[in-house]
Amino acid sequence: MKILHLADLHFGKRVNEISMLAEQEHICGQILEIARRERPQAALLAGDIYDKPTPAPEAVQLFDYLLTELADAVPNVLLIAGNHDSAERLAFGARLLDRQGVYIAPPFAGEVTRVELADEFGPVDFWLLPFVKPLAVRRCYLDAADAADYDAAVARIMREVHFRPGARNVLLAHQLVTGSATCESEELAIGGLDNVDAARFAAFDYVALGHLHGPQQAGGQPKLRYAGSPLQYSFSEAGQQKSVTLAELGADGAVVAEEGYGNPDADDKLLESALEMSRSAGMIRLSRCISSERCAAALRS
Ligand SMILES: [Mn+2]
Repeated sequence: MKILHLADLHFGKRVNEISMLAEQEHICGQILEIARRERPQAALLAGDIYDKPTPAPEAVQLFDYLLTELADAVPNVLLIAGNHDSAERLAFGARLLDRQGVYIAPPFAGEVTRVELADEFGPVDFWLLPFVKPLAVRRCYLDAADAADYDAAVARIMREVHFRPGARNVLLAHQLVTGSATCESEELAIGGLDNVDAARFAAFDYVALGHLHGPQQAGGQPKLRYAGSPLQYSFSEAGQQKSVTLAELGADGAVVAEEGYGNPDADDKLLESALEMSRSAGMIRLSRCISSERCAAALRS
């Protein structure tokens, strides 16, 4: 089964007070192009769909467009809320959308939603775990009083996940896995309270993560992966190649590949001048130009 894994779209995000909507629209075009060409059986959106729990109308319109087109191109679309989303608002109409092959995780209430799909090798269960804080976990279970940090909270939740014999398992989650590389645009907890040990997810065949904005293996584990954000949302991401993740789930285990977002219109000169203009106005625009070396160098100077 081929899986398209995306995360941290942050629709409606403003970087240094500059709207990223035009860049986000451009990125949607690339995502849809990849989806139509690669024909995955499932597209996964691992949280932080929006940048705010109450997204701007244009951000909602953009996601409505992406979701509709993606659902036309891919038979199954599965998504969870991240720490920036309102899980309740994101789940509007979720049970209706189920019938269209669009599966949105309900707000966390103690259970991890399972979506049962299959390929030529047999059943594949997708588990939807939206971003969840320890407090919410302590409220859900009578025996979770000691779930003080995110690691203990996730460990407790995982006891609710019961694998079916013979099924392969894919998890969608939005957490910070210990040992992964972070950026400045992620809003992490001070003091490492939000670290989750990679071992919590060891039983899954593939873990589609959101939260960290650099595409990478999580905690050095090949089958745990952050798709990363599609655009540079902070200075610390200058020069970072953003990508979508394409995972091929075989009979036993997943093989992961990356497809970088391209910059067909990138004209370094133009972009540098745009950068310069923004800078002289006291603002610096971080957009798709950042993946070009010259812009990255300009930013660092
Ligand atoms: Mn994020």
